[in-house]
Amino acid sequence: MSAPTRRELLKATPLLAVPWLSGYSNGQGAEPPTAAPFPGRVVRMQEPQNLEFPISALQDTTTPTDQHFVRSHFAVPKIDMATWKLKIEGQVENPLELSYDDILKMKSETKPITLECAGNGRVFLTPAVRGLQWGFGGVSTGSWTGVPMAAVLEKAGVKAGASEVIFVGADQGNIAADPSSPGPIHYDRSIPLEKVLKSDCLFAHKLNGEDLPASHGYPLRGVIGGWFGMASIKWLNRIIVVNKPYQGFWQTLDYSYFERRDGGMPSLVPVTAIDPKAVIAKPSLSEVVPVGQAYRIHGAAWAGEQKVGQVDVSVDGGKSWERAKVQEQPSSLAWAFWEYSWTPAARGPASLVVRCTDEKGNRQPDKRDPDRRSYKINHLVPVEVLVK
Ligand SMILES: Nc1nc2c(c(=O)[nH]1)N[C@H]1C(S)=C(S)[C@@H](COP(=O)(O)O)O[C@H]1N2
Ligand SMILES: [Mo]
Repeated sequence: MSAPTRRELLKATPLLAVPWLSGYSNGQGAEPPTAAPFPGRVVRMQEPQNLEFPISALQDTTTPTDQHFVRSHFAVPKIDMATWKLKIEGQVENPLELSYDDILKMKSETKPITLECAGNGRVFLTPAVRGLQWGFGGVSTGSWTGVPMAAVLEKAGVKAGASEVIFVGADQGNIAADPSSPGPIHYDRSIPLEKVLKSDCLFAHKLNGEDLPASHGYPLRGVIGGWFGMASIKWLNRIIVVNKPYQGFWQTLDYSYFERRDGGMPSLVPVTAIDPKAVIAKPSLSEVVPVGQAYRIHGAAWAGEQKVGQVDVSVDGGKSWERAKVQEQPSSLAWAFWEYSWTPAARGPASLVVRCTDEKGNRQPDKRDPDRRSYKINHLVPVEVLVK
């Protein structure tokens, strides 16, 4: 019998038992410094399971399901499919209870949608802040299949005056860290009705053509295209249409940031749409790049509800910039791949930086804005390599 490859080993072995994987889990943000792309996800937390997409292995615009990042605040809930229903209540003419079959019988759409965790890149914040220490890979693009939310809400008949929809997941638990939760709470979130009715929003039952894996919300999840991942509720079983702003834990104490509104006063607002951002897949942090040879710097760029306008690359730490070649983007909801051919002339350390500007001209900021607390992390982060 031949020796198993790393990939076979990973398939056969629980992540907990893979020592070289857990070695990369503690906050350095660096990919393993191997030459060959490492196909497994980086463990950021064992229980609940939180896994990072291995950005240096970026290859297909659709992230393979076994590489898609996972962000879960609580354990995967136990769900009994014999009794499972999606309940639709609140400000509707016809409260509904839809079975899984009822949902599968409705007309579904399939679209590529990029989900990015609002804390993606947190390991690059100084001073360090609490929360999962994501490197570049708290982001992935799935081919999501689901029923447009507008179709379900139309069946329910939204009452005049309704302004938002609360989505509730079946998972729950206590938040012990200050500010703590008032006892066990579900993971939940409200979204303005105006956004929910857009074609960007699906009740998704398939990822990459297969039933949702348990870790991604089986049997049903919301997918709120263009918004940070926290809005796409997994293990969804209840939605409540309301006519006043909902002030749940996950959009006030958590996943909120300061906006300078009225007279410049910092006002806490919920995190919503994804900001423009580009990341370098290759070279990886600390990679050794050969001198005098063309090297294909490549990665992905996305801009939430806007299309990517342009991507620029700097090979001198941000002093000078060149345009990267950007591939056709299917819609604003999915990332675009970009590349830039670099022939380093001199040996020594080099600092590579990439930046994205959306179609409306919004560009990634050079420096971190502390008003954003520990979310919306899209300031420029250099990738240091060694030319040899
Ligand atoms: N029910 C539920 N939905 C959830 C979460 C959760 O913990 N529970 N995490 C959210 C966050 S913060 C993110 S970034 C995305 C991640 O989706 P994924 O695990 O499918 O990548 O799910 C969101 N939906
Ligand atoms: Mo997230």
